[in-house]
Amino acid sequence: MKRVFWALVLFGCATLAILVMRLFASPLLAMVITIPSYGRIVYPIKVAVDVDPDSLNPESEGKWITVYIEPPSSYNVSEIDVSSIRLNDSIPVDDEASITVGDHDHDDIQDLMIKFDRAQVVDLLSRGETKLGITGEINEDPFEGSYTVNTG
Ligand SMILES: [Ca+2]
Repeated sequence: MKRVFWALVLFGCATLAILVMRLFASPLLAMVITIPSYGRIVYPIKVAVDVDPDSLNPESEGKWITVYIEPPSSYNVSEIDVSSIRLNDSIPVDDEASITVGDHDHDDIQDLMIKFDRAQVVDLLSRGETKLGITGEINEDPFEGSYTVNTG
């Protein structure tokens, strides 16, 4: 009878241990991932990106393409480090163009409006539907977003 009791206790403990491990597996894993970066989130933060114009005609006279970046509401648009922004990992923001903060899509979350040299962007892109990637840093955390444009 005692043996059965201890077998049940052992079984109960094992079940409990497995349950606890399963419950805490993901937060533990998250801790291991964030510890090397001192608690910061290491994966890129997703930002909403809008591009104007949607269609890039190589013969167009326009000097710039305009990109709107909207960070998640836990961040402030002013925390974006403009000098860190790259289009498709290569083209920086054209510092001759104005950089403004507004609410382009009228959703009460502020967006950053930046411009890139249109000729540089057109040179970089293949013809057809092309994904424009935008990366940079916000409050020293990496962010990324993308938008699909049409190139004529
Ligand atoms: Ca907005």
